[in-house]
Amino acid sequence: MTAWHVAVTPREARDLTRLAAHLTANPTEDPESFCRDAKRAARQLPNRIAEALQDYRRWGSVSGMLVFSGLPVGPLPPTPVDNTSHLGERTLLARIQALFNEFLGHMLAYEAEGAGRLFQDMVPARTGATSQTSLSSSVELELHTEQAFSQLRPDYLSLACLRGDPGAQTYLMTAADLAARLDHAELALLREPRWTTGVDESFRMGGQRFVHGDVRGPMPIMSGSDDDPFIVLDQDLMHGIDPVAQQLLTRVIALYPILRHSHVLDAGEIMVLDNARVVHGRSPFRPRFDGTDRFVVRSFVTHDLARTRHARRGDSRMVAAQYS
Ligand SMILES: O=C(O)CCC(=O)C(=O)O
Ligand SMILES: [Fe+2]
Repeated sequence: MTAWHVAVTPREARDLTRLAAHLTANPTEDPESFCRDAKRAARQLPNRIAEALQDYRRWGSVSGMLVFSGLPVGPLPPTPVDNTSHLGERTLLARIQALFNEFLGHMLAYEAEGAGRLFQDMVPARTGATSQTSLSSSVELELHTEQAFSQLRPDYLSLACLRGDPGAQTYLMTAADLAARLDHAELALLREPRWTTGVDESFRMGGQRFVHGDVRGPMPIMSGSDDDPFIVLDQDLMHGIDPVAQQLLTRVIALYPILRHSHVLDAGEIMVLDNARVVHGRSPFRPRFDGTDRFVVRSFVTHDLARTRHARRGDSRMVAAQYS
């Protein structure tokens, strides 16, 4: 397994800045050209960075995360009050994030997440403070797989931190750590399709119906090989189909505070999360709403663009909400 932390050297940072300058297309108006430029430039990533990404893709990491620190952020506007101004995509750090993303796979957007943009501003918003969304702050963002309900969920999430908050801890639990704490009977049960998952209400845009219905499953929580298992979990949206399954889900959620790793994202860091090997959440924190709050740019990566082809229009990178 890979080391989870890569401290980028000043020389590597300069190389990344130079590569990022090749990304001249607008990611919102011409996502295909933007991603193509990023894919081309990503072939020249500094060796140590390319190898860390490659190893993480192959094996995951002990903590479940891969963090690059010491990256240049570039000129930065004040933190916006919500996620509708799409300022993060204009930053140098977002372009560096695109290089990493296109090295790992292919960038993908979702109509129901951040207006279908490749990059989403994640900032604390007054109105969403207590919600279970990325705009929250005063409540813990509960344990989840990103889009646990969807077969078209991203394979990776990337979080690029433009401004940090010392109180905001990103939490992760790996499937491997969880498996090591459970007995044979529990593990066997986790591999059975015994849980259903509701769809995040925010994905129902314009009140349309979902092609795959409102409740998904039953599905297993764990799959894959014993020594490198995969996990799908959502503390808020998932339910056991019988009391035994519900009890096991409760036990898994109770283990999370014991097993979780945490990291406070700092400015100039990019965290990559393997959405199949880890589940994640975030601690509460206290924003000031004065333009200096935490500001993270999120983006999604898929191994296989063809898997979502039917759910995207034309050449677009955006999965339509009805396929959520
Ligand atoms: O804010 C964070 O650190 C993680 C939030 C989250 O769950 C996400 O970006 O999907
Ligand atoms: Fe998330």
